Amino acid sequence: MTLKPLLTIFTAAFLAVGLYSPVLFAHAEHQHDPASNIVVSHAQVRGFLPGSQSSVGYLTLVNHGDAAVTLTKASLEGLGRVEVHEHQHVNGMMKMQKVDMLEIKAHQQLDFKPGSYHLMVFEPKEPLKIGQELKLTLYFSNGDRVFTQATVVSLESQVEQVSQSQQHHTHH
Ligand SMILES: [Cu+2]
Repeated sequence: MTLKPLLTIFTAAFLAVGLYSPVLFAHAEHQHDPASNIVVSHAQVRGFLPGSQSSVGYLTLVNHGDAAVTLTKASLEGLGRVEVHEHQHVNGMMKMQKVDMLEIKAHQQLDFKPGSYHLMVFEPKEPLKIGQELKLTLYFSNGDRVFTQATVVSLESQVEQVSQSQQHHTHH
């Protein structure tokens, strides 16, 4: 057997992987670090509305471990500041406040969604574009860091996607 047909096979295999990998990545809903029991999925950030100083992000967090974990910080590529917020009813009014420590119990799923926990993002270094993917990092008190890609979405599609992902996860 000569070398040439072999090389052709390798080239073909290489091309096939190259062609298919974007498809595979597009379908990977979350990344799971084997050392971590925390899975983040459906991360999305709304593009900044005109004149707005802040925007909002949602995601789903699942703690598959047998111990509670505490989220202490979040950061997002291209954004100067990210805060974890919650909504609370205070004297009949919805108010939101910053959360410095957010505990996720063993085997608990926590949805960041409208009217509940959410990310507030500030200080974009460049205008966010719809469809853009930004690296999101979540920091936990045990030293774990969980990475995922957050998709920049429009206000209209955000509302739609959040309701779909919440439905999907009720069977989880
Ligand atoms: Cu907020």
